[in-house]
Amino acid sequence: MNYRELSKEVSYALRHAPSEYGLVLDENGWVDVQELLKALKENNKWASIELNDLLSMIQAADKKRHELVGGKIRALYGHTIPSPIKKEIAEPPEHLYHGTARRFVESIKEKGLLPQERQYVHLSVDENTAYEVGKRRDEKPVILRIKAKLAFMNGISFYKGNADVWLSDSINSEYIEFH
Ligand code: HQG
Repeated sequence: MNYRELSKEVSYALRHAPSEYGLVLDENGWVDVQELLKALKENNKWASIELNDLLSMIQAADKKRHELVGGKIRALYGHTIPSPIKKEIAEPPEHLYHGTARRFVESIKEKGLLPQERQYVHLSVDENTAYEVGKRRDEKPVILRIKAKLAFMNGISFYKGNADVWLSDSINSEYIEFH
């Protein structure tokens, strides 16, 4: 089974379009794993899928995108569905990083970091991770350093995605280092 392809489809279902799969996420983004399997099986491509395939998919992935616990599965970040996934507020480290495209920098200077299509702004724990994120949009990405702890102390909410990804509400440019 192609776990990369499966992971993309599971992300699509759990981040962007649960209703296309007849799924309803709970407020923390969870769905019953049997319901997801049932929905996937309707596609010939995944007709033989089993729980073990989802476990292998998570294990084989380059990033921890999904979490499967106690018969439920969810995406850990990236959601675009209209109803917000509830995340627990957490105190971030002093600095976090955001990798972006050169063409977005002027607008970020002006408006700060905005979630855009997603429910939260996505931040990285280190520069290397931010670089990889930015690379998706620009061969020479710009790495912004975010004064995360200060922003948090001043009332901006932060949330944990996984070990490498933090989420936050919009961050105005006073907390962003652009050099
Ligand atoms: C930019 C992937 C103009 C922002 C990654 C980014 C990540 C602005 C783009 C996760 C802006 C949104 C999320 C402003 C922000 N003006 N542009 N004011 N504020 N932007 O994809 O952070 O592989 O929604 O810089 O690794 O790139 O899918 O966010 O370039 O963890 O698991 O607007 O998705 O993970 O793009 O990526 P995205 P992101 P997966």
